[in-house]
Amino acid sequence: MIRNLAASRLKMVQHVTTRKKKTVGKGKLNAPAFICPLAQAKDHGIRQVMDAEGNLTGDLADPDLADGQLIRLYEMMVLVRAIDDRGWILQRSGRVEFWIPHRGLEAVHTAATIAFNDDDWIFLGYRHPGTLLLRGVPLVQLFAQFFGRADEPFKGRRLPTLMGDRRANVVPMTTQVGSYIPHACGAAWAAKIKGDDTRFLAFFGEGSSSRGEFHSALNFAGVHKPPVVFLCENNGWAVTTPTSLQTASTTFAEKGDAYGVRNIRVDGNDPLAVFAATREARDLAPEKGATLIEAVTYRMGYHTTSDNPDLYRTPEEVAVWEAWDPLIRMRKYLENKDLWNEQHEEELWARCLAEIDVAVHAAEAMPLPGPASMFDDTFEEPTWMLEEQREQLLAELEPGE
Ligand SMILES: Cc1ncc(C[n+]2csc(CCOP(=O)(O)OP(=O)(O)O)c2C)c(N)n1
Repeated sequence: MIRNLAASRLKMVQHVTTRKKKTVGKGKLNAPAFICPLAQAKDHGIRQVMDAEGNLTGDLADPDLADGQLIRLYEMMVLVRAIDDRGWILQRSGRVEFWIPHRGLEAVHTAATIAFNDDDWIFLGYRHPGTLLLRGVPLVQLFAQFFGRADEPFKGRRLPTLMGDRRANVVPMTTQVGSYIPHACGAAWAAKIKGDDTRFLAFFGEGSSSRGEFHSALNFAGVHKPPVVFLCENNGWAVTTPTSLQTASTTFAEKGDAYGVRNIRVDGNDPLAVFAATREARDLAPEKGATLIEAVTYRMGYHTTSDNPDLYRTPEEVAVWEAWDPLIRMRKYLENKDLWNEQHEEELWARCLAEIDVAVHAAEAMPLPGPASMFDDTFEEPTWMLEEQREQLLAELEPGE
């Protein structure tokens, strides 16, 4: 009931946006669709553990996670969905300046995160709140980041959802997509040289594979074999660019072949397939070096709140993907194992919504950064020019600003 309320509220808000913009986009759907390949996964070289009903029909073995871990994974996927629902509403009601939705992308980052050890390093993308939560970062800290409050690791200076936390070994995303892939590779190489057993995971989208940095990093990784897993989340669209206009290769995984980097293509809406592939890649890293994983998934929501997907994709395309919703599949898998039922589901949603309410209210009540703080942390020792500018700004501010 509570979940349905949240879903219908979300639909309502999205509908308003869609209706307003529909006339603008009339007749402009020229981009090729991203047809869901998951029903014919084998034909597309996509490895699966489960089918759409959560049955073990795939060609990857069930990784046999303990019951507690399976439930923790599912609960996190649901919390991540609920955060997205709320983030959308907060932005549309003017309380958060920007939102980067992650509906449909809950499986890849949560399953990959638990496949790594907590002291491994993760280079994050911008649709991945579950990683930080799984590393123990409090929900209120995430919302403080979304609201741009002073008391969060980035002091309110970054776009909402460009999050991270050094204390949790999570490196924040840089806005230049793909620019940090060489850094993940280099950090992994440094660990290898030092004889340190830490391993590294880097998330990025398929759009980022068109950047030079992706190719430099893969080439370097093929030669030097650092312990890094490159996790390419192929969610079908890089803003308005579909995968078929992003590359002429059949898959993103096969790009690893050119560089001598082990690679695998998995169903990104199958959390157990993502877990199995990522855990294996992590385990093999000391001996084999890097792995490139392409997780085939779908961005069900908008690219950002500044986007309107009605201009470039059809509702029919989205509807096919919705039948492969990772939350529904994982829930069915748990139900097949007698680990889940309707009551658990309702309690979980009620808990998630209540936790989010508390975090939203606490974070929104936190102070904003003062205007002069923009000069802090630029250099270890501020230059005379910055000091002068700070003084000038302070002189112009009204008391209390
Ligand atoms: C270097 C660079 N070029 C362009 C952009 C504008 N931009 C922001 S997100 C995005 C799409 C990136 O697609 P992908 O890497 O597949 O990630 P997704 O957003 O689909 O998760 C683009 C082109 C950017 N941020 N950085």
